[in-house]
Amino acid sequence: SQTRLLIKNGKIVNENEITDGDIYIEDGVIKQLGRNLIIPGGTRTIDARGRYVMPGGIDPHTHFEFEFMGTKSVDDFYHGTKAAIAGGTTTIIDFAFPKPGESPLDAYHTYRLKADGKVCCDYGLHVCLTGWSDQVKKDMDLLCRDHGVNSFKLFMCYDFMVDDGELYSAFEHCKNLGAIAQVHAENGKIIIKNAEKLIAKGVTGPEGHEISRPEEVEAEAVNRACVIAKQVGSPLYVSNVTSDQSAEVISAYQSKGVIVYGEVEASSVAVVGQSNNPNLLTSPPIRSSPQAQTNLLSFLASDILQVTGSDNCTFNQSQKALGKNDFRKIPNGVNGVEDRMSVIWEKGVHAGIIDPSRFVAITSTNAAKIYNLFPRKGVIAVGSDADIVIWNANETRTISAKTHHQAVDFNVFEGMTCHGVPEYVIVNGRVCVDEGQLRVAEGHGRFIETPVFPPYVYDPEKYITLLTEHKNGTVEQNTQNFQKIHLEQYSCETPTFP
Ligand code: DUC
Ligand code: ZN
Ligand code: ZN
Repeated sequence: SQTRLLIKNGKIVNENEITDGDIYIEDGVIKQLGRNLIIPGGTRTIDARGRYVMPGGIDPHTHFEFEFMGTKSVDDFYHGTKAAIAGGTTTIIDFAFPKPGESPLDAYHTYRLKADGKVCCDYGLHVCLTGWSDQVKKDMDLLCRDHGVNSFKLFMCYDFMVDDGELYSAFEHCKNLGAIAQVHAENGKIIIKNAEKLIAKGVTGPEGHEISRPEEVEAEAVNRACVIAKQVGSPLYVSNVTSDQSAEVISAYQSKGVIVYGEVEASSVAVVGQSNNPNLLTSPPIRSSPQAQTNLLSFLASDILQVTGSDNCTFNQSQKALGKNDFRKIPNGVNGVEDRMSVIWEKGVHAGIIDPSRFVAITSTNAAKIYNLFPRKGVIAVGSDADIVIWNANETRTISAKTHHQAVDFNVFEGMTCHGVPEYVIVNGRVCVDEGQLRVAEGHGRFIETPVFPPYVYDPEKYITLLTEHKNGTVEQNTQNFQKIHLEQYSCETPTFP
């Protein structure tokens, strides 16, 4: 372990700028930034010349040790966070999911017990709401007040889906608490009908999965969630955006002044769905059209979508085989916590669609802001946690289950060669990837409280002022500003370089 560390000569990438400079770290926190720093003797120095030095990734969507579809995901909080670090991610946010009969508050405690003592990096928790009642509402109050939770997830499909009235109530309560509502947006009722018909026709294999869940069935639910958020006046976070249609719906509601964020999974931009392969089966499905991948990256580049996650929810091939006679029983989920940074770099930055600063925004800063971890996380600034990745964009690595650090026995990115190798990963000031060598410490991660925001008020007046009237009489509607203001309320001081 290291208590003092100097990172010299790197290109420091933040979401808003790239600067040449040095970083001095002490006791897990960034203490100085700039050039010709005066530092104590005996400090370890890492030379980052020719490398990008970026905030460690934040993966806001993992399911470690998740009891789901009659089985349990195989990456637990140790393997999952170890793999995260190996790939340059230094914070994860998992989902506390209530088992049947368990309350949201109890689910939170169950997940704290699963994770504390096992995590190798810091983590936070969202809490899933699998139904709606006065008890759920009270639990939300307690979770926000005393337990460091500021986000709640609702599902519009699966057997724990909620209806529109329940979404309305939950969004409203999130708004009043200053929490954010997340949705898994797919129309569950249509999916059930489609799947029943397919099974009746003898389509029982994994190809039935995507056929039963086409893009418009996703986009319809995204639209419905946006309508409800607009009616309630609450912000909204849509997980797993997999298609143009959904992104266009999100964009349309952003133009109406609704604060709606969209998240894209690493698998959606780097894997072309092969519908006959149960191992690639996740929900919403990885789309089989290659165009979907590039389009999602363009939406991320243009700030219609803001965040990338992994939805890491891994099942071994033996578990995937539970659905060999009925695609509805194949446990849903893929890997990604380890490889998200590399595949987004390869498909986004190396391909010329996304610049390095935008890469930092979509892999780290935006998640930090949305979940109120900024500027403690998501930025290289004095006072921020020393969660840093030193990235060599000239080196490549080839992804394989043979070399990955996850517990799962296959990798959906198998064989993919990516530019961008994390040579050093610093987690709370500890060098956990050191010249490419992984050395994690089980239990060294902490639970990070995500405090609520001041209750959000939808203010159409504020939105209207964003319509700019030009001298020639035309009115320009700045569609992104409203959302920008929301994110920028929380901006820290830009690092200053002497
Ligand atoms: N989708 C998955 O594929 N797995 C876990 C939960 C989810 O929504
Ligand atoms: Zn408690
Ligand atoms: Zn998920």
